[in-house]
Amino acid sequence: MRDPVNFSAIHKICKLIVLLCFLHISVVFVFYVKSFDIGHAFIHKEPTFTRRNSTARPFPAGTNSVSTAEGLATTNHERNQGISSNKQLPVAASQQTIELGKCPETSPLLVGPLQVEFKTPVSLEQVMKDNVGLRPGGRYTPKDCVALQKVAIIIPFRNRDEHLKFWLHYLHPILQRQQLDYGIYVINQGGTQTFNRAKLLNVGYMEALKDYDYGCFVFSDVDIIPMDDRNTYKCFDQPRHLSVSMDKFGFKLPYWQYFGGVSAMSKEQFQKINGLPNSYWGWGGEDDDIYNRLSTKGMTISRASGTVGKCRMIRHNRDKKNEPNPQRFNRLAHTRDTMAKDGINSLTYTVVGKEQRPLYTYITVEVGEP
Ligand SMILES: *[C@@H]1O[C@H](CO)[C@@H](O)[C@H](O)[C@H]1NC(C)=O
Ligand SMILES: [Mn+2]
Repeated sequence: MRDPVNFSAIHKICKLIVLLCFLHISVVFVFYVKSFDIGHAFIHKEPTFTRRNSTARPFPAGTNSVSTAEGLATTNHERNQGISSNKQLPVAASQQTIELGKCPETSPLLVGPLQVEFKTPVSLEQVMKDNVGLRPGGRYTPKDCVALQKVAIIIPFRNRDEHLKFWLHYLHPILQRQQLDYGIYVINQGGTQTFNRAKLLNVGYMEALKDYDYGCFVFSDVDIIPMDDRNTYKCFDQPRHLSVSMDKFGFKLPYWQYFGGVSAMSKEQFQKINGLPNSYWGWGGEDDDIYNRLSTKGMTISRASGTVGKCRMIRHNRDKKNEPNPQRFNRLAHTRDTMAKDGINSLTYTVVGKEQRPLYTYITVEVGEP
């Protein structure tokens, strides 16, 4: 004989358990969908003209990789880099000369992760001894193959000789292992006026093109050193951000649209955005303006993974005459309207001196004042 009271109690408990399970699943599902939506919005609908630093959002999870979408995109770019200005094909031996074949897509000389530290002082004499294959002006061309890209590396500069020594010490060997046909351009801002990083980079672009038929331009701060030579200082189908995970930011991107530190653009990409803005005096914002330009022209940022993109920044105090620019947020809100008039087409400057030093070309330039 069954007890009806007992039976109904069990029935109720069962119903309750089923209900709880259902509730649990619903909550999990809702959160799952929500997180998916946020991730999706973050990648595809990122606001273009927001004040990224004041509305700082943390970089999405997975500190080691940029994001699945971007990671895939990057691999794709790495597979088809159509940016080379060298269209030479291996040519069969003629009677006396044997022409070199193209360098491989991935250099066999790369070693991967590198030790980078700034305690041991560096001397330029030693760097010169370590890099005997360089030509005056810090120029290099691989001996055994034809480089896939001709790269000008532009460094905006003022009073940072100590940092420059470290940069040359670390970068020359890396760039040679990357089998690039490259030249180093240090663009020194003359005078004592407020610093103008982006304008100096524009000057570097113009001056480098007077020397050689460069097809790719790497814009690098003097105090940033890559920690992995697989992060090649060359150009890709989309503008390339090279200082992906800096020690300064806890080896993460400070925000998704960050394009500061070290970046690379092909000549075509650079021209498409009318170069860089000349109107950012003092610290901050010019890199975000460049991002706005790229984004306006429908380009996206290509990056290595967070592991390959690791780099160190030399710690330093804020330079004199490089105070945060109070106009930067206002300027950033108008990139779309100003970019056609403010750029490489409106650039004016005076070269005060141009020297081909053993490890780099040193150009001192007057860029005016705010
Ligand atoms: C925001 O911070 C980054 C990282 O320090 C800097 O490169 C960028 O210029 C800043 N942007 C603005 C608008 O202050
Ligand atoms: Mn710095």
